[in-house]
Amino acid sequence: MGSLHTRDPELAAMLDAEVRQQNSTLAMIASASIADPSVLAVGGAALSNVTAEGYPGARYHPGAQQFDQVEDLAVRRAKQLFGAQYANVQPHSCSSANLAVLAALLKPGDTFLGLGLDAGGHLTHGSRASVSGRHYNALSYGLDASGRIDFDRLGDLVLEHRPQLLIAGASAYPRTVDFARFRAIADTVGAYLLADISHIAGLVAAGYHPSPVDVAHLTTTSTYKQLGGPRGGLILSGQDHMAPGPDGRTPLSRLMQRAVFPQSQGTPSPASIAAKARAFAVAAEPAFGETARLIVLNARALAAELSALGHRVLTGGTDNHMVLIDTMNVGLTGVVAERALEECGILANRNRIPGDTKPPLVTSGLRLGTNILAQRGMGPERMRDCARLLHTVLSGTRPRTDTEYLTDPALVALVREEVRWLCARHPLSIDTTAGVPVDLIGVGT
Ligand code: DSN
Repeated sequence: MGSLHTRDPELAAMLDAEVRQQNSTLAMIASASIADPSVLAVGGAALSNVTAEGYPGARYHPGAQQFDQVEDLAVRRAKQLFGAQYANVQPHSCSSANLAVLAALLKPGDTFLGLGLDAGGHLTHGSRASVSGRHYNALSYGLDASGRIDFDRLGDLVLEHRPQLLIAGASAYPRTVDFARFRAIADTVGAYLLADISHIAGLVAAGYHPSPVDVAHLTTTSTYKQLGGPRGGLILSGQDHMAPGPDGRTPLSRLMQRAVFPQSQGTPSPASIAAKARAFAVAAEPAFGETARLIVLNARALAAELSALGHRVLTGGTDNHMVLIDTMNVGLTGVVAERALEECGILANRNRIPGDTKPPLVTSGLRLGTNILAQRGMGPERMRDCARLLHTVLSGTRPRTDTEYLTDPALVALVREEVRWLCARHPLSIDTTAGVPVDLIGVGT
């Protein structure tokens, strides 16, 4: 057969370069984490060759015995990890999961409410750029003057518009989400509550953020962000899994089964489901809980250090893994800040912030996350170094336009060197061939 390097050196070189980049950059992308090597390996398993529509025991193709066992295992582990009574592990992403939930519970034109995109919501929470904002009467709620969810206004909006569904969850919100308060508001008009915990699923699993599973009617999440799983999504339900759907009869769990297959997806991705099963097991290990603890402590420390250095930290701090800063406070757009940091080996993404006047590709903010810093074994004491490096780059960057800038080559070299040192001191567990730990796949054994 030969190795990938022999058979496809062009592709192998790209994959090797990616491993080098991940090892040698300080990634503070809030939506990213490093999958355990066993998760990566299982995601490439020969199970991927199986085509089997349907669910375990009710497939539309033969030869799915092993896949049935694997999917049952993934469902069992997901339920156990989140204390859920229902789990669907087939969604190809959380966006797919959210759209499946919307399609199952709403008719085109029905009303739902989600956090606005500029306030930190996700595309599938009703943005006009997504089908979620086009097929439904999607309305937004927002934040109060302190940058926290404006529950008073939300309550008013709900009474005024009487939505069929309310979405709680965000892509850029650094504070604890009060799911119980969302549920109380949804109940005032008999609306369903969907909690999207994509960004905080690891903290929820480890007990560092309140769980919505028994509070919301349905909970969705990505499996690759904080859960460290493969690219994919998950739908969960707790004590409301038998609550009736919009027809007043069909239980939500049965509706969700149909909502994913056949209503919105065809064949599932068997190897991804196996990798989810593996990731759920990893997330149940004590080491995952310790990382979750560090994620929160690090984010708090990073926010405090950045504030002390004069940066405007949105909401004044954080309760989760995320720190949002207003880069216009130091005269930089989000995209300039992102590019200048990347040049120095630090990855963090531009983000729109409340009241942003810059276009989405430019923005006025930067979103930082501590998932990977904690996975590297860094603790809060290291956040002083990280904040100092961020500050050095941001304060040393001279904007020329909203998208162009000048940096001092000596400063870039200095920061890059320190980033390399930090990364070497806190290595990742990616020590593989082209990022694929072939010894763990067991091909041909
Ligand atoms: N939702 C995007 C993010 O938060 O970065 C990607 O999943």
